Amino acid sequence: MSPSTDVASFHTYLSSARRIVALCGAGLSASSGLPTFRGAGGMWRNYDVMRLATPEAFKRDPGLVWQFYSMRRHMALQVTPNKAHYALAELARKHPAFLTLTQNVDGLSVRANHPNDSIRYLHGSLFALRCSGYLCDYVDDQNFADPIVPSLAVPMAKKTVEQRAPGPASGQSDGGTPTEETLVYDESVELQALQLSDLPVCPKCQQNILRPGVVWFGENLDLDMMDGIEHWLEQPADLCIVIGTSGLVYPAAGYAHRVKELGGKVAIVDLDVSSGGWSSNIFDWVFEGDATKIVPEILK
Ligand code: BJW
Repeated sequence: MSPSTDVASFHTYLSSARRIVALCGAGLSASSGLPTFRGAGGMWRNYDVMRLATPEAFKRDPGLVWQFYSMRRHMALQVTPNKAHYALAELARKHPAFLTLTQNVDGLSVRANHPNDSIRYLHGSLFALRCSGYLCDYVDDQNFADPIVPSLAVPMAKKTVEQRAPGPASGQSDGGTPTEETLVYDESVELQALQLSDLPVCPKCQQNILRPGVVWFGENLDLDMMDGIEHWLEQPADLCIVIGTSGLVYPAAGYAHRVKELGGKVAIVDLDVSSGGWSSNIFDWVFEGDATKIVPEILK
């Protein structure tokens, strides 16, 4: 049977769902201005971002990988949560048995006041740092320094863009459209060939460099967190709401399949559902479009 696009039937089901899981990906934050991983947004300078998100890349060229993550930290601090983050956070606050599993590392759900006890950060956080040495257990979960060290300052340049909302400081472009100056990442500044001595050093062991507290390909997710999720899912969820993820990365994508296998229903909000790794028969509802528009509509 083909999935429904009917918001009313989704609302009816949502209002009676006792246990709900939301599985989120980069599409949730796309309208805030953060690029996704695959498709058009999947490149940084000339690098495939998926090839930078690996322990091998960090071992080979930690300076390159740190410049990529410094840019990501900086961008995440510049942008704000969008209406989808707020709608999800509100439902999580109101619903007695709600769990968000987010693959996003940008911190935007926290800033939208998502309750901490009902969200799990599957792939860590851009604002966590840990020692890259195997024998040192140093972790700093809340590091918002920007830049972390002077050599990781992010090159930014002024750019004139069309204004989002009218304001007193606006100029006029040639076509008469209000404009404003904003700072954007400056790709014309060449990447630096950084040495280990330019990178942040672990304050505990004072030997190894720090690394971003994210989960790269081939690395395990936090085992305690995974046990907790498994435990939560043992009581079957009635509904899984998938938001802006291509469903290509595991174990994250597997959680939506698990809800389905245990008898729950699955809905997806995504700009382009067919471009990802989802099989067509998993979804009971498909809402194709921008998460920031659709999520508040279906969750109200
Ligand atoms: C919009 C939108 C708008 C756009 N509105 N929508 C089972 C089978 C096969 C392989 C494996 C398996 N189990 C494990 C693996 C290996 C591997 C894996 O999954 N590989 C696959 C690629 C094949 N998994 C792992 O290695 C994981 N570790 C693990 O399982 O350990 C045990 C183990 C190890 C080795 C072998 C076997 C077992 C770890 C995965 C870590 C992923 N890390 C990254 C980087 C995090 C740090 C960082 O941010 O830099 O996580 S990779 C990257 O992909 C990032 C994301 O969280 C993740 C998912 O991407 P996401 O969010 O889905 O983004 P996109 O770009 O793919 O999709 C965006 C979607 O939004 C699209 O659909 C758009 O259409 C949509 N969209 N704008 C709504 N406005």
